[in-house]
Amino acid sequence: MTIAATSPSGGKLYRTVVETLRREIEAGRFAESQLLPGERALCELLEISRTTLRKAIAELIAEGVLFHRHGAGTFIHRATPRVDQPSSRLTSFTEDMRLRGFEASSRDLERGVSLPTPDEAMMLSVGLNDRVFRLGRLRLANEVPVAIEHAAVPLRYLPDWERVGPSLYETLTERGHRPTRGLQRLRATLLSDAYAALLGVEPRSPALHIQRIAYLADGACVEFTKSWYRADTYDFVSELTLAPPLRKIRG
Ligand code: 16G
Repeated sequence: MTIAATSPSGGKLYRTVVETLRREIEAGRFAESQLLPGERALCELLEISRTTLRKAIAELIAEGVLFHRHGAGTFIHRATPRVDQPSSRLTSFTEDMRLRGFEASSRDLERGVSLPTPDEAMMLSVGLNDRVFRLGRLRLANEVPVAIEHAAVPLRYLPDWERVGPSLYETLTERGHRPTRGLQRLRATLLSDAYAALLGVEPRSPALHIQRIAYLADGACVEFTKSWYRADTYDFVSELTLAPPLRKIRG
């Protein structure tokens, strides 16, 4: 990032800083996080004083490019992708995003093998001593965090779990274990402080909590996943058709 030592307007150096920061943000310079680097780092990077930086940041806050969260720092306002997800199709996050023209990416929160929790053992129909592959990820659409997912897959379906690629479903499909049917339960919830921080929203923001069990064609359970989707980015859409009237069964 380069900045003219003296601004063209002679003295109004902060205006040049405003323009530089705006340009860099638009170009995706701080795309890896919504959090703007700290004051000291920015002052060093731009070779300017704190007073000039603060003035420039105040202007970008007034314009809505940045926003301040008390005790947490200054954040970049990114246009958040909104996703309509038909709840009757069994698709993966990667596919969902691709279909909507967004680029999917993930950050690992957890990846390894361990014994199942009693909950997972029950959902996956595995014994308490059957190991599972556990994958926790922050999921992003066009670099914006939209969901947190914690998946558990019986290890027998992914013995080479170290080689699971960016899409869990693609890897399962390549190994001949494509999930073909799913059951999921959705409920409204409020995010914990830790999850809100990961998703870049205020603590206790609303979210959708989803639990999905996915099955193979032979009926075996291949995945049990708990997800938290930001309520402001995801809409689940259900298609409903008129069912034939239920007939009374005569005994
Ligand atoms: C979806 C699924 C999740 C699955 C993931 C695989 C919901 C609520 N959840 O996010 O259960 O593990 O896709 O995505 O739709 P991937 O193939 O991109 O890793």
